[in-house]
Amino acid sequence: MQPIQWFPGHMTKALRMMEENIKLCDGIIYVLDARAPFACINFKLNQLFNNKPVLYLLNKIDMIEERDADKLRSVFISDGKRVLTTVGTSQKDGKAVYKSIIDMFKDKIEAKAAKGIKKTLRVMVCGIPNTGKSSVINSLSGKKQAATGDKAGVTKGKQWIKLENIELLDTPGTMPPSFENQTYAHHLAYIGAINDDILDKESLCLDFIEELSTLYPEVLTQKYGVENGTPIEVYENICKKRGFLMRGGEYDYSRCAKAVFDDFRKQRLGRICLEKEKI
Ligand SMILES: Nc1nc2c(ncn2[C@@H]2O[C@H](COP(=O)(O)OP(=O)(O)OP(=O)(O)O)[C@@H](O)[C@H]2O)c(=O)[nH]1
Ligand SMILES: [Mg+2]
Repeated sequence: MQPIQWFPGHMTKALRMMEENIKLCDGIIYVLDARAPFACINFKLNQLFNNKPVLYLLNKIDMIEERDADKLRSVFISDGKRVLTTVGTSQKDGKAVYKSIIDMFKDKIEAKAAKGIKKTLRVMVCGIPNTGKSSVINSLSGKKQAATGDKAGVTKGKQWIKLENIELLDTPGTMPPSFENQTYAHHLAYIGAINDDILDKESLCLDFIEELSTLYPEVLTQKYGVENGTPIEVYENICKKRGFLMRGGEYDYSRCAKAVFDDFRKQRLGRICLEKEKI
């Protein structure tokens, strides 16, 4: 397995900014990608929360199967966590998040109201890159106020978004400074939470094929019309089937890797939860 490490300078800066701003915040919206929810838990962020209330969003729920979503939600609930399953781009889910936040701070709001003060909640939205933080903020606010995009590192600095009773702080996606669990690091790479440019995509694709063949043995055979085999056999058979060959007939592993990850990320391999065995 190719070891993965990604903690660029802008993340140190982002963490510092978050450390400064957490003091101003009543609570946190922690956005996780439902395809790799446990890999999305960043211990560095958890330390930063400092006992403030956290609303977990299992986002991109449309990308995993419903029964896995239900199980996942139950795991978080039985762990005592406040959690919602969401599609980050859905306004309906945005409204549910809004309601949940208001509910979370009902006592605080009522205590202020009793003194004739209208409480404005401040909530920091954070998580691993590309999990859908800015999309959730846009759905919550009903307007496209925060930049979004289908790659890691779209949000660069902090941005406060003001709603009726809530101010949301959009933050850049942050990784843990180091990865002890390389399986999780790989999951984050597969889902596009790590800048693709720093990854050896060919070796990553081989790891992906290996993991997928165990988790969802039928997916690659059905999608690409290849037979099961060792990971490298499957990889090369996909190259052959898809015509990813170079002059001289050698396999074009690089083009194939790009295509396989594209298919996975655009859900053309179906609904896949990489951590379904943990739920
Ligand atoms: N299928 C699906 N796509 C989503 C969902 N939420 C967000 N996206 C897409 O995921 C991509 C990343 O969304 P962003 O909102 O930019 O993610 P972010 O967490 O702000 O990313 P950074 O700022 O780079 O850390 C975009 O292409 C969104 O349209 C969701 O629930 N389901
Ligand atoms: Mg963003």
